[in-house]
Amino acid sequence: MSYFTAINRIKYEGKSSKNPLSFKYYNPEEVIAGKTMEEILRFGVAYWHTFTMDGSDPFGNGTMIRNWDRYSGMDLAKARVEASFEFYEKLNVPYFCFHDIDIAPEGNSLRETNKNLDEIVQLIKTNMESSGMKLLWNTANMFTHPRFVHGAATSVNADVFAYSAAKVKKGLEVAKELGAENYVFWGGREGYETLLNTNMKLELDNLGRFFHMAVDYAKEIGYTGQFLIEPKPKEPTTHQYDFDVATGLAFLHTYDLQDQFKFNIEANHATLAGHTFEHELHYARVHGMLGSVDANQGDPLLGWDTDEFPTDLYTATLAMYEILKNGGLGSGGLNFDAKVRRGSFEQEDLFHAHIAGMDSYAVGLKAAQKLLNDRVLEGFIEERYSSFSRDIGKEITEGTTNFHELEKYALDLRTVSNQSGRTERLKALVNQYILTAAAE
Ligand code: XUL
Ligand code: CO
Repeated sequence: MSYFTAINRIKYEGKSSKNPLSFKYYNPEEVIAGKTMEEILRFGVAYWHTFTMDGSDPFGNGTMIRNWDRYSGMDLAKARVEASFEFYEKLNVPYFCFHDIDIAPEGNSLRETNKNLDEIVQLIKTNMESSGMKLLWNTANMFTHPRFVHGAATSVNADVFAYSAAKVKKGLEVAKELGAENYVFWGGREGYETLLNTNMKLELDNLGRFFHMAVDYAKEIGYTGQFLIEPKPKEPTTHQYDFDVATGLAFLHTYDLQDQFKFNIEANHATLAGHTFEHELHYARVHGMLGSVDANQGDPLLGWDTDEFPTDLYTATLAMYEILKNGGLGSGGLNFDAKVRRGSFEQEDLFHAHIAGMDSYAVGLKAAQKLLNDRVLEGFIEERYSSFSRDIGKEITEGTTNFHELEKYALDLRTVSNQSGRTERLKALVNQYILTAAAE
C-alpha cells in the first residue's frame, strides 16, 4: 500500500528547475572536498513531527490530513512505519530519529508498552534491512505523560525516577537492536517551575546518578553508540537544567561524565537561550563536544520553540562552517527536528518542507566550504591574534611568563596600538560567498 501515491522520488534538477518537488541545490552525489553531500550532511527525518503530529496548538485542534490516520492503535503504528519508509525512500534521506512513544502506543503498564514497542521495532528493523535506512538516534519521551509532571530523572518522586530508568533501559536495548548511531537525552521536564518548592541539589545529583546508570547499562549490553545531551534553556519548564552547551558541559564535568557524552545542538534551542546557533556549535566544537544537530529555526517574533524548517541561508552557512571546522559530525547528522506550519496541512507539504531544509543546508555547505578553502575568516582571525605568536604574546600562550615579567614589560610600553575588527567587512564577505555559492 502506498501513502504518497502522487509523489515520485525527489531528484536533483539544479537551480533553474521549476519543479517544486525537486532539489535545486542538494545533489547527494556532488563531491565537496573529497566527500559527497550525502556523506557530509547526513540528513535525518524526525518521526514525531512528520508522522505523528496533528497540527494542534493551545488554541485549536489538529489540521493535518494524513491518510494513515484512518487506522488506530497498533494498526496506526504499523501504517506509520510503512508510510515513513516510503517517505524516506522518496525524499532520499539516509537517517531517521524517534522517541519510543512516537513509534508504538503506550499500554496500561510499562510491560504492555514494551510489548508494543518490541513488535514495532521488529517491523522497523525489517524495513531498515530492506531499504538500507539507518537510525541516527532514538530517545525516550519522558515529558508527555502526566506521571512526568514534576520531571523524570529529576522528579520529586522516586517511583518516577525508577519508571524513567526502565524506559531508558529499554531505549538502549532498542538502540542496540536497531544499530542507532547515537542515543539522545533531551530533558523534557528536567528543570523547575519555581525554586520555592525545589531541591535543586538533589535533582541535579539524581540526574548525574541517572546518566551514570545509563552509561553502565550501555556498557553491560555492548551498546556503543554516542550519548548526546540536547540542551534547551526553557519550555516546558521555566528553567531547564541543560540550559545551553556551556551549562551542560559544566554539569558533565561536575558529575565526571564528560568523556561519555557529547551534545545534540538544536538551532531553536540556541536562540531561546539567547545565543546564535553558531555560538552553540562553536562552543561545543572548541571543547571537542559537538555530536549532532537538530536542524530547524525559530521565529524571531515569537518567544517559544516554533521548530520551523530551516530556510535561513546565513545561519545554515555559519552552521556548516562550524561542522566542517569540526571535521564533520562523526556519528551525528542533521536531523530535521522541524514541523510544517499548521496551515501547511497537506501531505505534500512534508516534502516541500524537507526539500526547503535540505536545499538550504546544501547552499550553506557550499558557501562554508568556499570560505574555508579561501581561509577568509581563518586568515583574518589568525592575523588578528598574531601578537600571541611572537615575543611577549608567545610567552603568554606558552605559559613561560608571570605577573612580574608582564608588569616589567607593560611599565616600559609607550604605545598600545589596536586594529579594526572589520565586522561589517566580514559580514559583507560572508554575503558574497553565500550569493556566489547559490549562483553556481
Ligand atoms: C524538544 C525537542 C525534542 C528533542 C528530542 O524541544 O527538541 O524533540 O529533540 O526529545
Ligand atoms: Co530537538
